[in-house]
Amino acid sequence: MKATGQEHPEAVLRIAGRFRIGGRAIAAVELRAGHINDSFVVSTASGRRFLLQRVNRYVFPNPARVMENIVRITRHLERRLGPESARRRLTLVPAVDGGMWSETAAKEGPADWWRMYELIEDTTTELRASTPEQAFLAAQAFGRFEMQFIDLPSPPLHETIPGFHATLNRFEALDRALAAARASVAGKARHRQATAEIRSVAGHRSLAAGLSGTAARKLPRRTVHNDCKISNILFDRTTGEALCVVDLDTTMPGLAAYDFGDMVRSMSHRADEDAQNTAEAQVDLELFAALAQGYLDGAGFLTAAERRSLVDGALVLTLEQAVRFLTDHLDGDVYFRVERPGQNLDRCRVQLALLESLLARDGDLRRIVGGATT
Ligand code: GN1
Ligand code: MG
Repeated sequence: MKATGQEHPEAVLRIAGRFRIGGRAIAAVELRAGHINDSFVVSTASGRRFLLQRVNRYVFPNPARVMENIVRITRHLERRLGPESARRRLTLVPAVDGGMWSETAAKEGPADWWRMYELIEDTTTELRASTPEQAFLAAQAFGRFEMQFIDLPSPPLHETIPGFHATLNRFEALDRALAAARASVAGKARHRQATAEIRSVAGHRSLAAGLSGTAARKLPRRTVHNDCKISNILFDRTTGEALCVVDLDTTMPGLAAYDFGDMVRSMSHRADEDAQNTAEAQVDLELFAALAQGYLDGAGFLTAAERRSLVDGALVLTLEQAVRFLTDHLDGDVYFRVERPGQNLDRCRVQLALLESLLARDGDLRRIVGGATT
C-alpha cells in the first residue's frame, strides 16, 4: 500500500528520539520535497538540526537493500573526501540501538523504515537551473559523484529498484495501466484526459530501445546516481558552490548515459517539472552545453563510446520519464506524490514537449557533446 505521508508531529519526535541526536528533539517540520519519501527537519533543544526520512515502501519494497547501499556510499565518501568534508557528503546518524536505521510497525502493511541524516546548514536548493553557470556546477557535481565511486570496493551496490531504466519494460507497465484504466469509470476518465499523450508516447516507442541495443550492452556499468536533477544538489548559501549530492536511494550500477540523460531532461530547459504550460519545455542549447561541459569535466573517466551514448541517454530518459508519469496518472497517482489532480499528466506533457525539442535539435546536441572538452 502507498504511504499516506500523514504523521502526527508527536510521533515523528518520538521516532527522532530513536536516533543519536545528542539531545531532546523539540520540533519536526515536514519538508515537502521530492515525490517519494516523507522527510522531516528535526531540531533539538540545543539547536542542532537533522533530516529524518521515512522510506517509501511502495517504491522500495526492499528497504534493507537501500539502506545497505547508503551505509556503504556514505562510508566510502567519508574515506575518500576525508574528515574535513562533512559539508560535502551526507552523514547518517546512527540509531540509539546501534543500527543505521530504525523500523516502526505500521498500522497496516509492512513496517516503516526510518533513517536520519545530519542536516547540512547554510545551503540552498533550486527547482530548475536558471543560468548556464548553475547547470555547469550541478552537472560537474554529479560527474564528480560518479568519479568518487570508481574505486568502490566490490561487490557492486544493490539494484534498489530492479530494471529501473529498462525502458521497454516501462512501456509494458504503461500497456498494463492502459488496460486497467479501461476497466473502471475513474480509469476511463483519466484515460480520456490523456488521449493525446498516449498517442504521442506510442509514436516514440521505437526510441525506447536506444540504450539496450548491442552497442549499449557493451558500455561499462558504473556506479551512477540515477536521479540527477538540480534539486538533488545542495548549493552553499554564501558562495553558490555545488557542495553536496543528496538523495542516494537509487545510486546503483548503471550507465553514465542514465545520469547525463536525467540531467538533460531536468536541467536543459526552464520549465518546472509540473508546469501547466509547456512553452518553456524547450531545450536551451546554452544550458545543454553547460551540462555537457560540466559533466565531462566531473566524470573524467568516460570512454569515447560512453560519450557517444550521452545524447541517446537524453532522449531515452526523457521519454521514459514521460511514460512513468503517464502510467502513474492512469494508475491514479500511486507512485509520484501529487498536490492536485492531473499533476502527473502535466508532468508527462512537459517531458513530451522537451522530447520533441530534443529530437528537433538532435544534430546540434551531438555536435555540442562531441566538441565539449574535458
Ligand atoms: C523521483 O525521489 P525523487 O522525487 O527525487 C524518482 C525519479 C524521477 C523523479 C522525477 C525512486 O525522484 O526516478 O526521475 O522523481 N525516484 C524514484 O522528478 O522513482
Ligand atoms: Mg530520488
